[in-house]
Amino acid sequence: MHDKIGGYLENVTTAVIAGHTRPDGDCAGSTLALYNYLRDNYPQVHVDLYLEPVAEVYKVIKNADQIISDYDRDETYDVFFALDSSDKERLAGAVKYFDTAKRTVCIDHHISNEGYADENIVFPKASSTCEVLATLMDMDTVDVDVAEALYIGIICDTGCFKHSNTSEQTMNITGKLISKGIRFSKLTDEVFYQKTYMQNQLLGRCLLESFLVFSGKCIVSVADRKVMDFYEAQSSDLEGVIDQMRITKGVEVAVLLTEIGDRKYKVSMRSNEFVDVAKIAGIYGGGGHIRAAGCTMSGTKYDVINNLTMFIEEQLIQND
Ligand SMILES: [Mn+2]
Repeated sequence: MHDKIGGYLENVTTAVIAGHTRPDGDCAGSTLALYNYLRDNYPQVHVDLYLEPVAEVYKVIKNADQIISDYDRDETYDVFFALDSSDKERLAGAVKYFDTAKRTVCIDHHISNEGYADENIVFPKASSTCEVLATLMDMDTVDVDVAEALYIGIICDTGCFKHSNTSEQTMNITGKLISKGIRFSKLTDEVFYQKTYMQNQLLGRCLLESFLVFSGKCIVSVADRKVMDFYEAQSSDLEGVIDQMRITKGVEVAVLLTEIGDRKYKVSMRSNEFVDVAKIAGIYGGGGHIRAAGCTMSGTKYDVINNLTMFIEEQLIQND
């Protein structure tokens, strides 16, 4: 294993970079950071970047328009870099280039990654693939565009340095990125916090119609079809609503129902300290983490709320 990316580029004339299906911020950030870094520092290497189309917000990253999203070409490459992808199947259409590449290198931070490439640089303690990638770069030759791509990946996977995966190394690397002159305030707002006017209206509506149960320990809201249709919203427009509910003072559990069909609801749950929401989601065939889980339930919204709150109350009482 080489300690720097340059070690994998000896005698290489063609390289390919790919990330996982439905790319998130860390995936878009890390693949584009490596793409730009190789173009800046290894001009003798021809680099292609394959990735499914990225969300509009990530197009602020330099060369996002160079991403190739169809997998029609029959090329073989000297080296394949797989980024932020915990298994080979998640590379989706790019698997064919992985299978034919002379050498494969995986750079990742998922604990479930079992090492499917020839070389696997996997650090489960790192906040993000961008953090791992930064340690493989020579910081002196990282320019502002590469730094911005890395920064975006780091804020996306750490929830803006809020999640427990944020470490001293995360902050040290971020400090170096800031020293490159990145537009961190603007990027943080645009990539992480910005909402459309409609999404803000929807957030307001959900908060306005929310109600508290169990002496304020549980907050519930419903985004029904009528409301979603009025705003021409999709369930992705509700992102962040449940987190705003969860941080209501005194609340332990937040529950958000989104009507996705006739008497059918998508249920999202969050908890703060002790309620295991994954256990409750599991009862209805869903899953997730202890503090963030979801499931799909049928019935009227009153049935759904009654059923869920029964299990929530059970856990609240246990902790009383
Ligand atoms: Mn990641």
